Amino acid sequence: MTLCFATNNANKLAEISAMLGDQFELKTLQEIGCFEEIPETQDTIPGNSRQKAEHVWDNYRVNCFADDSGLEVDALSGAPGVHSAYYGGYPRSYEKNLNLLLTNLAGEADRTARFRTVITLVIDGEYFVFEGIAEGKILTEPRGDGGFGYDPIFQPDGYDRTFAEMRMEEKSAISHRGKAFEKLVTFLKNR
Ligand code: ITT
Repeated sequence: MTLCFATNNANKLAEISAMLGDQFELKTLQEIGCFEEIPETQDTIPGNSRQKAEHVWDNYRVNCFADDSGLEVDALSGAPGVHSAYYGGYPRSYEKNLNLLLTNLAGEADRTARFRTVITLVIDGEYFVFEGIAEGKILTEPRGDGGFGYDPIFQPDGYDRTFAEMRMEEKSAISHRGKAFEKLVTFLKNR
């Protein structure tokens, strides 16, 4: 089965490609001729996930899935959440996002947080939703060179390393995106 992954994030694409079995052929947005920026104007993670998948289906009639993800920090009432990509302002930068988060959490004892991914899948115009959550805490300083985004300051529960200190396969086995994608693959296999 051929599916387009509606993302412009090369890190997400690499993670999902590495998890894919032989039974799926992944196409990028460029490969289906989609070069415009896909709007993400909803105020929830599920809303943006749906908007991205819908854009591809409505304009290209290609079966696809889209991932919208965010980091929810309890002491910040769930921020940056749906605003994770642009938390530090425009133009977006992983470094600015991460530094602002550390500043806003300075002196805060409650460091609990979670990554949430919502994947929307469209098959022949039918929509399906899969969610994955990774619980953990925000460290006071970045550690590790792997991953992307907030990975250097996120330590998942049960581990003494950040996502950025894990190999990609290791992160994917326990991550929000890995869990959501696993559900999508199980769903497709059972269809
Ligand atoms: P697409 O919309 O093109 O898929 P994006 O980077 O804009 O890519 P999101 O809208 O889902 O993705 O933004 C989520 C942001 O949350 C992302 O830019 C990162 O800063 C952060 N993020 C998402 N997944 C992450 C992960 O696995 N590890 C660390 N940070 C992550």
